[in-house]
Amino acid sequence: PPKFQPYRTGFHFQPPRNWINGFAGPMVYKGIYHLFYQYNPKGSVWGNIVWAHATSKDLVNWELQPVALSAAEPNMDINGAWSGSATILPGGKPVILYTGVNSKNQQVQNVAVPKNTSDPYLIEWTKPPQNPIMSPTTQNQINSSSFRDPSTGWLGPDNIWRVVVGSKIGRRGVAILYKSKDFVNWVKDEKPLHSAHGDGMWECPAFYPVSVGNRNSVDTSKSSHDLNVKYVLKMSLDDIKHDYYTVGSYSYHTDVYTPNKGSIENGFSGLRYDYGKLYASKSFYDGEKNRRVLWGWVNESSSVDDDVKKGWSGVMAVPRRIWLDKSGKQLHINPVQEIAKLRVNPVNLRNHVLKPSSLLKVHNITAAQVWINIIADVEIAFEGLDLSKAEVLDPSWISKPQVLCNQNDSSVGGSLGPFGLRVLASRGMEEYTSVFFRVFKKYTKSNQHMVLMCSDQSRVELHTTFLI
Ligand code: DQQ
Repeated sequence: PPKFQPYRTGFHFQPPRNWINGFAGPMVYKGIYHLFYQYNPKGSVWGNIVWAHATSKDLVNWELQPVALSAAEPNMDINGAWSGSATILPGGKPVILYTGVNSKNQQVQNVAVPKNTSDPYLIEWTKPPQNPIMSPTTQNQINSSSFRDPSTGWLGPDNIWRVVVGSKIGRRGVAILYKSKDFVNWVKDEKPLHSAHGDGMWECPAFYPVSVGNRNSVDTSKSSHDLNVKYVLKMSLDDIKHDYYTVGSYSYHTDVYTPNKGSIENGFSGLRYDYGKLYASKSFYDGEKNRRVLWGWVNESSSVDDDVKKGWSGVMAVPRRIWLDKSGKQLHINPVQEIAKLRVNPVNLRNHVLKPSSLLKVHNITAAQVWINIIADVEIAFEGLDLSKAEVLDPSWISKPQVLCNQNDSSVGGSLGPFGLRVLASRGMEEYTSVFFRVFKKYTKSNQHMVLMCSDQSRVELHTTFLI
């Protein structure tokens, strides 16, 4: 790759060169965090996909390891070792389920096990001869080009393992349910865990419990028999490249997942993990820190030419902790606490009163990552807002926050907002991105409020209060 690499990241994970996309099998094992990711060892565009591997003790500093799963076996994965997940079996042994594209270009599911479970770095993996353990056949009517990305397994009180595999039937996104007694022999269930019309292909499905009423994390196999949990079903929508989820209830007896009443039936208009570029995310249960950690791929919008020129493509978002919000209706997602230790040279600005249409310049921050690999981490609190002035939110707006942000950019005044930040601002303000908020009353008589957060790269005239 050329010397001049202005867009390499400062502390987001990316290998030295070549193409990366989507996560696979993140886990923590004997105190070591494992990151497996889709990687093209031969170039900086998608292709020749294998499972690359990196390890870390703190989710921040990473050590590249040898490729964990190559694309080598004609009946398993010779045309690509695609995405999948890790499951920690009772007794602590990790096992990987992943999609391989066989010599007939069919998508099949394979299992891989560590060669040496006493090695916390899990450098070597073997592919047992039973593979593939799930295949599309005429009788199961599975479409062999839409059958991929097995989830982390969960064990019911009946000692039966379950996993979901992403698929579609026509325009209906489907989470195919498979069951097994031994994690090797799998049988497709006669009905999917869930499906939804209109989504198209469900890639990288994930299904996991979340604790109700606290921020505790819950092991994937914990059931509502043991704890007060809700379940999250997440899917990556191939048609629009965004990750959606719903929160709901699930019973091991029926293996039926029912999204919260009132929440959206299907993925497309469900809730999003992230309203920016984040795709093919995977999460794992970090029992040592009592948290669920989410990893996601920042699917770049650079062109193939640019990717070839710069010699790499793709960045991983910083790891985030997820838990169920106290409303019980959506997830709370925050960068993991380890990210804060990357912070240096703090700049504090306290108790400034902002007048309408004022700009308050924050000095001594050079946050252009381009040259010096520094990003500004901003924590800000706005106080003293007169909430009684907030306009009432039109309920139809709730399912389309992006439309609201596009319709009312940062130049459109409102009763309580917009106010916020101008980031990545050049000295003369020729260049900046507005990150701004508007506060609404949830209903006419209520004292519940909703905050709309928007980011706006258009440089519109200032009619509102901003910080820089
Ligand atoms: N990318 C993988 C697939 C998955 C998709 C192939 C997600 O397994 O469905 O590289 O971006």
